[in-house]
Amino acid sequence: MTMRFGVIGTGAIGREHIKRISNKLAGGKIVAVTDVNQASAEDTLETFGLDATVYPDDKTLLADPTVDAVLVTSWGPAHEASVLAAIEAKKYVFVEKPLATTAEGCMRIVEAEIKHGKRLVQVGFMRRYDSGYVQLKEAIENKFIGEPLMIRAAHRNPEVGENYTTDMAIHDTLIHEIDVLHWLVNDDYKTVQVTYPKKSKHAHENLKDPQIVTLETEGGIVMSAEINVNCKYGYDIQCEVIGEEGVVSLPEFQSISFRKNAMFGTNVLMDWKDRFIDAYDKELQDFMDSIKLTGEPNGPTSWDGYIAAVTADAAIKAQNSGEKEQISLKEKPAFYNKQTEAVN
Ligand code: NAD
Ligand code: NAI
Ligand code: ISE
Repeated sequence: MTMRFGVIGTGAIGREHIKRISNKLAGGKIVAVTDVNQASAEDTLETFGLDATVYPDDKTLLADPTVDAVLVTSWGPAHEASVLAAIEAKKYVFVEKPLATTAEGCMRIVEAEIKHGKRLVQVGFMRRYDSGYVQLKEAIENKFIGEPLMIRAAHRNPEVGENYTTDMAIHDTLIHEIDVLHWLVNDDYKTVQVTYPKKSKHAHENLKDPQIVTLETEGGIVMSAEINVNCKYGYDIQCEVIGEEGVVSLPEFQSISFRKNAMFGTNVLMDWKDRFIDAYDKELQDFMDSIKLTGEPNGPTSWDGYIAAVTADAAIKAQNSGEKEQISLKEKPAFYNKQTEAVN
């Protein structure tokens, strides 16, 4: 049966997801859209040739009985209210990161979902579906490099706008590393510290960029993540896991190599939309398939969203204090004990 989607937020990623559900993936259809910018929601009908209803807000969209599931792709501060309203309406929800902008907000979602009695929510931590990260996880779990001891990661964006603030390096950008790195090594975070190297001349006046975030796990693994959002040369995601017996690294983006004008090289992507295109496809296909098969989504849970929010809050505290800050999670409810599968 076709899953009928309503989209809440028709900006950059909302449009990407509308496109993939309409043209590429199997089993889904967009039947409703809304955006605080109504003109943007209306525009999607013509741009993507949708046969869909435009609603004035999330509540009216959720009241449409033909909507089976929603994509929450509005900006982060609006996510919590839409997700809670969707749970209340008993609809499935695929919500982009962050699940909510505070740990308390994530807990409210966790509690509402548990009260509902079965999983409805999947968070858009798409890196868990990226074949490179899945291969890294398999290598670690097979003990190919022995025990993992350290991770060196980098998250580089070519540039950001004037509205990108220092804390966004954590809750908008590092949030992907926060989710994927502890998942890779199946460990919990214990502490976080942030240091600031020399500031890039490309960073706007009020932005501290680059930043180095050091995360320490309960098992003693130390992870260092460079966040560098004005690196200019490309959109570049690096991850190297150093173990007792060897080192494994995230594969580079596949590109032809070239010899030209006295150079030998390969291309580097410029846009996040392209770097994880397969992972975005897989996460949404898995969302639809697993709900059809089991009645519940299989991907990253509301609890994963909560872990990311607690860790991000501690990292933002560390940005301001310069100190090593503790990361304290509540006990995981049994409701979330079923491990999410890595899908490749
Ligand atoms: P965007 O600004 O392009 O789009 C956001 C849209 O949401 C805008 O059209 C805005 O008008 C609308 N909106 C805001 N509040 C709303 C509300 N309350 N109700 C309805 N619509 C609302 O932003 P974006 O780049 O598409 O990012 C959207 C979300 O996707 C963010 O949470 C972001 O973190 C996430 N994102 C994830 C990835 C990823 O790699 N997984 C990449 C980019 C963005
Ligand atoms: P965007 O700004 O392009 O789009 C957001 C849209 O949401 C806008 O059209 C805005 O008008 C609308 N909006 C905001 N509040 C709303 C509300 N209350 N109700 C309805 N619509 C509302 O932003 P973008 O880049 O698409 O990001 C959206 C979300 O996707 C963010 O949460 C972001 O973190 C996430 N994202 C995730 C990425 C990933 O790699 N997984 C990549 C980019 C964004
Ligand atoms: C954006 O919201 C994303 O999620 C991208 O994956 C990330 O690279 C970028 O820094 C964020 O702003």
